Amino acid sequence: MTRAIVATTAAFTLLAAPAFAIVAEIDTDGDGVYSLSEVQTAMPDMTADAFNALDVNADGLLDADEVAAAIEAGLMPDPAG
Ligand SMILES: [Ca+2]
Ligand SMILES: [Ca+2]
Repeated sequence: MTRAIVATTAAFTLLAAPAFAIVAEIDTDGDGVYSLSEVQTAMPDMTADAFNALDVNADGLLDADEVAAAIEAGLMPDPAG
C-alpha cells in the first residue's frame, strides 16, 4: 500500500512539475491554483484588472503556467528569488 502511494506521488510530481511551482504559502486552499483573493493576500497591490490580465484562459484562477508568465513579465515577484 505504501509503495503504491509513493509511486502515485512520484508520477504526480513529474506530471505537475511546471516551470514554476505554485507556492503553498499563497495557495492557501491547496487547490494548486491562485484565486484573486489568494494573490491579493500575498500581494495587496494586485488589482482585479491586473489579475484578469494575467488570467490568460479567463477561468478566474492563475495556474502555474500563468504565474510563470507573470513572473517572466515582471508582473509578479518571483517567490523563489
Ligand atoms: Ca488556491
Ligand atoms: Ca487561468
